Amino acid sequence: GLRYPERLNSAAELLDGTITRHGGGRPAFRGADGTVWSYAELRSRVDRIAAVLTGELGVVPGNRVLLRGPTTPHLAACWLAVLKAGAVAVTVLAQQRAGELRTVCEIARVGHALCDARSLGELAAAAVPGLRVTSFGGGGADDLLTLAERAPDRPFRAVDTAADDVALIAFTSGTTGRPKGCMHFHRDLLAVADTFSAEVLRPEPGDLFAGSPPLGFTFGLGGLVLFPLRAGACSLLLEQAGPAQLLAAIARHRVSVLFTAPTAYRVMLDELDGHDLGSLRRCVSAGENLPEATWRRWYERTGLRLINGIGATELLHIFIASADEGIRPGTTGVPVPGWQARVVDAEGVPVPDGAPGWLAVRGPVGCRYLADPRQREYVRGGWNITGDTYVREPDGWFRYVARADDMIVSAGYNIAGPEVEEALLHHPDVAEAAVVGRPDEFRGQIATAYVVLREGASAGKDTEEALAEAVKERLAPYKCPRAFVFLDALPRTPTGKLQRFRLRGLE
Ligand code: 3SK
Repeated sequence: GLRYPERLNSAAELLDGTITRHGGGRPAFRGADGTVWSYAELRSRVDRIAAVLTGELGVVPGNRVLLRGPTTPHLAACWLAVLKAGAVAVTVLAQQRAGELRTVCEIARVGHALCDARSLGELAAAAVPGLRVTSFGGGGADDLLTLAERAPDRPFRAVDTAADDVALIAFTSGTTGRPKGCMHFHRDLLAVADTFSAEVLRPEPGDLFAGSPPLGFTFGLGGLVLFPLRAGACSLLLEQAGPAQLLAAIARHRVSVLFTAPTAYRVMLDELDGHDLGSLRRCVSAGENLPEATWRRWYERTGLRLINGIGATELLHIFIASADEGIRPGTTGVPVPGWQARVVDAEGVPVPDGAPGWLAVRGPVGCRYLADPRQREYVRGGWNITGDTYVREPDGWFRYVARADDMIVSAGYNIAGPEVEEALLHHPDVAEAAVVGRPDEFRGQIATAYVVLREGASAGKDTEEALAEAVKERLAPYKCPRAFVFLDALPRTPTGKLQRFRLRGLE
């Protein structure tokens, strides 16, 4: 099992610990503008920011500090400084609006905010009572970076936190309902690096990481900060990280480890021509289920096996995954070493292999909602119930079925939307697909397919029939959508998750 000392400051471990192991001269962060910071330079910047936080700004251990801005080396340095100063980082997404920011500040009792100067507008509009906002990157005497430059360049002694002191409050993007703040300890931040990253991803100090998820989404925090720093590798932090920018950045910077979601892999597949992906070694897909069709197309075009994984903000990062030759396309994989998973019924009793049920997980990180009664629904009998329906195959592989509330019940049949989506994605005209239940007088619900067509394909009865045929070729006919709707894009959360509830609300 994992063992950490009782006193542990994760930011110190990620900086000073890594420098002790690998030296300070290697590159730690790169920016899109060509900036390169070595580990020694990153540490010096972090230490000076931490000195300003605990000096002029009056931050004391345990204070909650909001971090907001596009993905840049400066944002990541602020995040590390907050932790080194013994305070608690509260991360949000750049897209979050004033009302959402106010709610987050209220729930987490945030007293300070460090905000990229370009992202101040919404935070100012949030008008959070008592919040002290310090901006960075905009210049001027009060700018955090100016204050940090003026601070003496001497080591900052990391605050002596306990391994189980809270280091991070990460909010679930929450497709519905009030957001939930998930508290994570210093040791949790290392544990995800020492399980999924060390055991499945297996990065090397020469790797360059890049990806699309922002640092306000724990998928991005892990993939772009925790994992590279723990391994002594380098991270390319991109403000603009859509599929086109990722493709250009991979070739330009020689990215070797990529983190993004299935949708982005699909878009990249359509735009691969003329891009050199020869530097890529590891490609991680999470955030949503990875359809087998996407896995296969990526493999055929790049020769790379996508590392599929399921993670959760509640559990910080990925807990079921698979890599290399062992991958079974179409499944999520097996529990990451250090984690356990099983499939249970509504009472928490394991169901037989092959039968669908609730995914239950436990491991070195657990769900701890901040002051939220929904904790009792998520953690039952010591297991975290993620809200996904899964099947465990007899030899221990976990196959995704649906989010538990994404099952469509039509004329007494259970239809898993993602399974039908997978079948639709095999059709060459389909770029994106979402299948949800629409109320129906006779059948209770009917499966309705919302489809984004590839360029050149046209919506119409013929296409509907061709898509229906494509589904019936792969699945029992009762699973075939009874209605098709063609859209330009599917509704998604800022972290890229499909918002099925919005499709259910469409007529
Ligand atoms: O929410 C997710 O899907 C996720 C995936 C990987 C790592 C972390 C998270 C939150």
